[in-house]
Amino acid sequence: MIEVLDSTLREGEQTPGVYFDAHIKLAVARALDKVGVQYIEAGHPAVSPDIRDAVRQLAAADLKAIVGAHSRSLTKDVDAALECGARFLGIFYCVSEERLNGVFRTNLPAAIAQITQVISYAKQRDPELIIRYTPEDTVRSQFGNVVEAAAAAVESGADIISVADTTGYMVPGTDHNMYDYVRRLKAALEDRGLRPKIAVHCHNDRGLALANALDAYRAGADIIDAAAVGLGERAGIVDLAQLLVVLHADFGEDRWSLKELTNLYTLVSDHAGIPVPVNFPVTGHNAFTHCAGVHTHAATINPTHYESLNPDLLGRSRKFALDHMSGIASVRYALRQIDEPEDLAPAVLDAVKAVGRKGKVVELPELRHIVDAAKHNGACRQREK
Ligand code: HCA
Ligand code: CU
Repeated sequence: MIEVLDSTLREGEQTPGVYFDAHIKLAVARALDKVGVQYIEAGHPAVSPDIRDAVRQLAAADLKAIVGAHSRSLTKDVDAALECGARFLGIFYCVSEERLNGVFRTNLPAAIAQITQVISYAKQRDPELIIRYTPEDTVRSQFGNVVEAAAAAVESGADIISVADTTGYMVPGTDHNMYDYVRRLKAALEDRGLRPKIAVHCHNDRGLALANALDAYRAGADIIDAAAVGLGERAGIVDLAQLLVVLHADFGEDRWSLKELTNLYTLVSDHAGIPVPVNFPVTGHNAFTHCAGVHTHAATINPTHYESLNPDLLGRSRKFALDHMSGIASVRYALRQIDEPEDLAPAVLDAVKAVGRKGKVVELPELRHIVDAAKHNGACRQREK
């Protein structure tokens, strides 16, 4: 059964300008727990004392989710994570030749020695600790290096190997696709008698993070990383709500409380200072709003004419926007919502279209004023007769 790791508080806080206070981190973690994600990556304790304190606070918060910390392949990072009470540790170390030679000034055997030493150390300090090893930029690294490092990591105690598409490079249907990659890596490890869980961490540089994560899922990945509002470095990573909704609606995975997502998104977006785009799938303001007359007419008869996802899934409601595109069906629907007679619809529609031509949507409070004016003008005309 697929598991989801939320990294809003680690990867998400790497979004430029985003900082969550400790009390907000706790609130986000509680909201994530209500959604029901299996892992919460709470932060990288070695980065700063306040991140360390926040990870410690979350690890002690009695959540159902497994709370974890991020760590370089250094014993001091492992110590910092364990002192926070993390039950899960994500260790990353890139093993591409370019990074080994150009940045770390080392070679593969030395890097593997360091990775395995740190993993053995962590496992020996806490045998219950769940350890993930990520060869950062996995998919652009030499495949042989990834297999060598991953196999050595598993042999020294890693439970999970994460395939990181650190730069959002993978594209379904090309020679660099996640489906084949995950299959190939699983097979190479199995050839060595190794069956770690496989995680996948997809960045959204090409707008394909979710598609790649689903490719990994179909190829047998066990864990998918995501973040609320798709936060993260550059274009961010897989959007949590979109992932959970697709896994639920299209792959029959039914482990999460999708109705809790709205709450989580409001919290995260308010405190990240990043509004959810109105046209964002699933959680955007317009995600379940119909506009053009042809659409609203058909959708009032049967919403599935223009919906492939039911807003009830998320505890949201279907809306019909009133603007210059509106038709009589939307106005009638809105009048029923505010308990006003439907025979006002033609006059109200003219006024709605006039407002809409200014690039505005008529919300229900303004509609009440329009109705009031229509009644008033109607009464005046009666008196003039
Ligand atoms: C980072 C890079 C990372 C790591 C993922 C992981 C990536 O910010 O350190 O440790 O599993 O995209 O490769 O987020
Ligand atoms: Cu990342």
